[in-house]
Amino acid sequence: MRLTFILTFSIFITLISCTKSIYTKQEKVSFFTIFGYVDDDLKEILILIGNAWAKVSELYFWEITKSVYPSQILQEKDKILSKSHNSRLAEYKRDKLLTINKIGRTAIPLEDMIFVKGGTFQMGSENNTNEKPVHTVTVGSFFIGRFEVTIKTFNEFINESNYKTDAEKGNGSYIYTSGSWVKRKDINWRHNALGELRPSEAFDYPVIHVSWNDAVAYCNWLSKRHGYQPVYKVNGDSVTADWTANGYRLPTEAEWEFAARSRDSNDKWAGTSSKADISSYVNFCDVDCVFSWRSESLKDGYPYASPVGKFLANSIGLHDMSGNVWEWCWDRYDRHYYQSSPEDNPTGPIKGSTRVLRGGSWHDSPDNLFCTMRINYGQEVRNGVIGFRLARNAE
Ligand SMILES: [Ca+2]
Ligand SMILES: [Ca+2]
Repeated sequence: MRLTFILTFSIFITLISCTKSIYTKQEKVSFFTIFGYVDDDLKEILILIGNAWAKVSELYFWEITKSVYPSQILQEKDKILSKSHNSRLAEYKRDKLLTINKIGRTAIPLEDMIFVKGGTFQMGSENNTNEKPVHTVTVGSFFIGRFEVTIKTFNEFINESNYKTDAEKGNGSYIYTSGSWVKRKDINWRHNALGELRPSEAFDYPVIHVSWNDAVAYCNWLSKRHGYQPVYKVNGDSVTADWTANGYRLPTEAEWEFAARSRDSNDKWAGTSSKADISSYVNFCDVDCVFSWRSESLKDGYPYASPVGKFLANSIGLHDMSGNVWEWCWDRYDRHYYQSSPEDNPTGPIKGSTRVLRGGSWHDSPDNLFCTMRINYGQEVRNGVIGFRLARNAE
């Protein structure tokens, strides 16, 4: 009898250990990593099987041990088992939506999107012709990335999709070398602005050398990865947006400006209007910057790009909206668009050969980093100062 019990005990300890390694949140990482990429639906099924098997084996083991434990211990153990199972089930339900983000293969954790409650603000400024007139705009609620998209997540996109960026399909991108910007064929998203390969330890820098087309492709890939509806339909150079889809997309420039200004503040730079404070909020062309328009006294700690999130967030939690790298927006560009822009959720002109970029970069002086500044480039353009940030409809 004793030998039978010991053998049974050993077998069930082994089985429980195995099933728990499938079931528990931390161990799922190594389990799925063994098999590489697993379809999300299959992943859910495997988790449910692991969950059920853990419960069955645990209870069966408990029925056997009941025969050898005193009754007082049994009552305590019953309570613990019940509590343990219920708390794990609650944890599973709570984390279900985040599971795919915690297995180390998914590009952006859902918690890295900030909810921006919609509202009305005065868009534009009197500073530059293309920022006039200041006009009333209302945007609906949306999510926007807390950070610029990083090399880490872009690397996952490339590895899983085998997508070729415009730089890789064409003749590379621009780097700053020997005192000027030079286009080099072998430069792409893997490099910094000087043309050096970013090692994996530096994957928390914003991705650069990416075109608007590349950013759109990334959005659709990530939507699919997270089980959302793709926003963009791509047909060669023609891209249309389904504004009702729940997937990832680029912000409209109205959303971008609303978010940069912490909804309806009049902050000149995202987070502050004080030039004395911008070294804490903005990566700009500071005293260590190599260009002639560098600041004579302000030092922000980074002569080139910085890893994302190294500067203070604005008051709604967004980092690097002003500075670090320019950010692609969805909208086509028209310098007169503000004269005829609709008030509700403007999405830019119907026609136009270029796309809007916002926020400025490490390469610019503070006066070119205002929240209202607008520039534009063709959707295939890429260089050492342009990146992007994600947005998504709020459901
Ligand atoms: Ca700087
Ligand atoms: Ca930026």
